[in-house]
Amino acid sequence: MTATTVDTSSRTSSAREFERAETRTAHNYHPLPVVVAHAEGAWMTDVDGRRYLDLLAGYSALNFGHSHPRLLEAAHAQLDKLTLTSRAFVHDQFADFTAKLGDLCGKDLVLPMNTGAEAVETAIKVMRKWGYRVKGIPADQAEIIVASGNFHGRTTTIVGFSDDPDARDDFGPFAPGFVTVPYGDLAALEAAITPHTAGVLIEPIQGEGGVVIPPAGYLAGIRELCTRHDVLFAADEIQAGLGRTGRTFACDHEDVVPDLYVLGKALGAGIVPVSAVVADRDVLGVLKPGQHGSTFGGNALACAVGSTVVDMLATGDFQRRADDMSVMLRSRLESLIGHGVIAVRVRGLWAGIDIDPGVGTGREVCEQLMARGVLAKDTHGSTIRLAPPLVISEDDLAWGLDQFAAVVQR
Ligand code: IF1
Repeated sequence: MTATTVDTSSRTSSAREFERAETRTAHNYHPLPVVVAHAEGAWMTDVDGRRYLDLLAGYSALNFGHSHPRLLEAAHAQLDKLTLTSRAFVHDQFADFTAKLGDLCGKDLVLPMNTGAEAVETAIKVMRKWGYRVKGIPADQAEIIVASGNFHGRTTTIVGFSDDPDARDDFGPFAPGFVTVPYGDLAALEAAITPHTAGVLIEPIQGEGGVVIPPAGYLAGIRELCTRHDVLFAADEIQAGLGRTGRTFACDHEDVVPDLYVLGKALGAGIVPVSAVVADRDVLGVLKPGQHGSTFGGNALACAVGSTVVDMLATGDFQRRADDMSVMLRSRLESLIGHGVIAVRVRGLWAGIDIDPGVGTGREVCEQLMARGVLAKDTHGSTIRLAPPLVISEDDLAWGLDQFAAVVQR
């Protein structure tokens, strides 16, 4: 399948709409100049009818692709019945969602929120409370260990422990209580643990960092250290989890079960924001009524979509697809090393590709990909991140990678 060629010499609706959209928007993003009107599976169509292969998948929120019939059906059906009660009352979608998601994670309890950052904030609050109430850390002394190069969201607490100047600068003062250690370094992590350490918060693969895969044994090592030192292990699986890496969770690659799963993105299938913290009763049970919450968290529409997502993951089919197609993704990208590509990191249907600066910036590569009908996103200057929807056909992925090869090999 190929993208339709459209005469771009005349001023397009896409160009007009793009300009209109930018005019009244805060410039906290620098989007590619495409205006999408419709999408299905791995393909998006712009307002001029031009088709693009989506190799970003909403930063992994669209693991099941655009407009998946089963997910749309669940959302439409729920929309006609009930959307929100608030948590002041219980609705009939709640029990199914929490039971199914708890089972998928092998945990007792689920705390639903909306966005990823909210789930991370929830995990931080739970780990601190557990630290005081269960571990016996003196009041207001709890420490949480995080990794260099992390990305966990945009709240003031979270950006306070980011080391990316763009994410952090000018947004202080920041919340204390976070200790940063180099990502992938177990010895540094162990050295940072004190009697005041409540938890470790880690991405099992760093997405924003450029799909950085830690050394083998790192996650298992964290698990062992946390158990030995009575510290909670929170895995931010918001981007890495729910099928992306060829397993349900990225931690599964090392057969590691964290104390807290922090989930988001694909849990709402790109239809509604759905996030959650999933943990056993001895951890999440520290929260009592009134101590945490959200107006929208766990709403009926979110639960109906989230339940369907969990049902779809429970068969393992999407994880297997990601695992199977990973072979092609890896071999095609590795064949470009020395031909416009410096290094590639692949896990499942997720790739971070460091471009030879001689080829151009990551942004320029993405602009050229766009001209060829492929949408992808750069990160940190010269890295391209590919995260196609897990429903992408092999032929479409191969075609997209042909376009990528053509751009970087010029
Ligand atoms: C942006 C990145 C992707 C995340 C992990 C929590 C969150 C995210 C591991 C917060 C969010 C985002 C947000 C989006 C861009 C995107 C991103 F480049 F920044 F890192 F996907 F690659 N934990 N990731 O990746 O989730 O509150 O956004 O729902 O902020 O520009 P959120």
